Amino acid sequence: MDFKNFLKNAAQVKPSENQLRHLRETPFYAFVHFSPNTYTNLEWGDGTEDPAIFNPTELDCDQWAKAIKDAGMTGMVLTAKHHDGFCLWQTKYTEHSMKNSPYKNGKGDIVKEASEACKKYGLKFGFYLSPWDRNSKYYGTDEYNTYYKNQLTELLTNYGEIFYVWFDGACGEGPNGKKQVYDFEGYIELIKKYQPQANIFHDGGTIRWCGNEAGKAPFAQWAVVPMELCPMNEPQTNGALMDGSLEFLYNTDITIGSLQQIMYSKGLVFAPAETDMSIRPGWFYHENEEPHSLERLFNTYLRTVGNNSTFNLNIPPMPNGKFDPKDLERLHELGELIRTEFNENLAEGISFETLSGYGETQPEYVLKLNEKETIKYIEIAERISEGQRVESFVVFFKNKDNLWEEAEKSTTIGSRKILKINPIETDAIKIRITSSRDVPIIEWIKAY
Ligand code: FUL
Repeated sequence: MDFKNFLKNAAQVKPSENQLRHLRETPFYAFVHFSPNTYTNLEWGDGTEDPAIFNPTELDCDQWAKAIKDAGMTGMVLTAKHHDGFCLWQTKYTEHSMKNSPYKNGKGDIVKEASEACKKYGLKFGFYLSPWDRNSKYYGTDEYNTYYKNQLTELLTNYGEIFYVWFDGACGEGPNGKKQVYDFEGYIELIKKYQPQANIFHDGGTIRWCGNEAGKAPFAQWAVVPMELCPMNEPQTNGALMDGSLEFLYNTDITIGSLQQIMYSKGLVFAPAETDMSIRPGWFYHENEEPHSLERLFNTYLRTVGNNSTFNLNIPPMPNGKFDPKDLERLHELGELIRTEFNENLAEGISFETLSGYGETQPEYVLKLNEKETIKYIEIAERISEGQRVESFVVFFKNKDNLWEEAEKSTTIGSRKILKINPIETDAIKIRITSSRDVPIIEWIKAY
C-alpha cells in the first residue's frame, strides 16, 4: 500500500454510535468504589470478609448523585462487585452479598438505590463487575463463567438503562489457588443482547484503558489505534504500511495511535481512551487520606475531556455510606471552576472561515470575534463521526499591531481539544493545521 492511501484509510476509521455518544455526551463521569474494603481499610479484599461488616447505616445515594452532578459529571459507575466477591445487590447466586449484611436486615440493594438516585438526578448509570472473584468457589473452573454471566444478566436486566459496563482486566488466583480463563466474548454478547446502547470498558470493548491509574493522559491522544491493542475489535482497515510486528504493544505505551506505530499495524480500530483516577490516593475510602488538589483535578479534566479522552473520577463513600464532606467540597469547587471557566463561549453564533492555507490537508481557520476579548482557552472539535485526522496545529491571534502572532502549538484534536493559553486580548484567532491524515473536518471552534 502506498503511504497516501494508508493515511487516508486511517483517517476513515469511524466510531460506532455508542462510542460517539460516549465521547460527546458523557465525557466526564464518576466511579464509586464501595465494598467490604471500605470497612477493612484495604484496597483489595481476599474474599474471606464477613458480610456482616458491610453496614452503611446512613447510606445516601441521593447525596452521591447530587455531588456528582454538582461536579459537572453526567454518569455514575458503581462497583457492584469488587475482587473480594461481595455483591452490592440482591443476587440469587451467592450468599456473599447484601443478603448477609445487617443493612436493611439483609434486604438492602445498593445497585437499586444508586441507579434510582441517578435517574432522579438525571445521571446515566453503569456498573463495574470484577471478573476476578476471590470468594466464589467456582472461580478457576468453567462454572465460574456461568456464575459470572448469571450475575451480569441480573445487573443488565433489573436496574433500568445501563450506559456503561466496566470490565477490570485483573486476573489473580481465587480461593482454590486457580486462575480463571474469562469468557469475555460471552460477557460482551450479553451486554449486546440486553443493553445494546451500553459502552464497554475492556480491550475487546468500545472504550480502552489509558494505561495508568493516575489520570495521566498522553498529549497526543488517538482514538484510532492498532487492532493488536484491542484484539476483539473488528479492524476497519486492512494491511500494514511496513513489515513488522506490534506484539509488544500495551496500553501503557504513550505513542499509541501515532503514525510511527500504526504503520506496523495489520488493521486499525476505533477505540477511544478512558482516563481513570481516584479523587484520593486509594480507590476505596481511607480516613487518613485527603482529596487531591483542585488544580490537579482541573488539569486532569483539561488533559482528558479536553483531549479526546473520557474522564472517570472515583469518589469513595465512607463506611456510613456517605461521601466525605472534604470530597463534597472538592467536587463542588471543581464543578464551579468548570462552570466559571467555560461559562461563555465568546464566539457563540460566529462561524469560522476556512482558508486554503498551504494545501488540502493544511487549511487555516479564522474566527473573528465581535469585539476585543480576553481569551484563556480555545476549544476545537473535529467532526469525530467522520474519523480522527488532525496530527498537529498552531494557534495564532491578531495582536495590537494587527499581525498574526503565535499563541500555542499542539498535537491531535479528535472529539474535543481544550487548549489553555496565556490570556490574550484579541478580536481574531487563526488555527493553522500543520499536518493531517486527510482533509480535516472541524465541527466547532470556541473561545473562552
Ligand atoms: C483495578 C483494581 O484492581 C482496582 O482495585 C480498581 O478497582 C481499579 C479501577 O481497577 O484494576
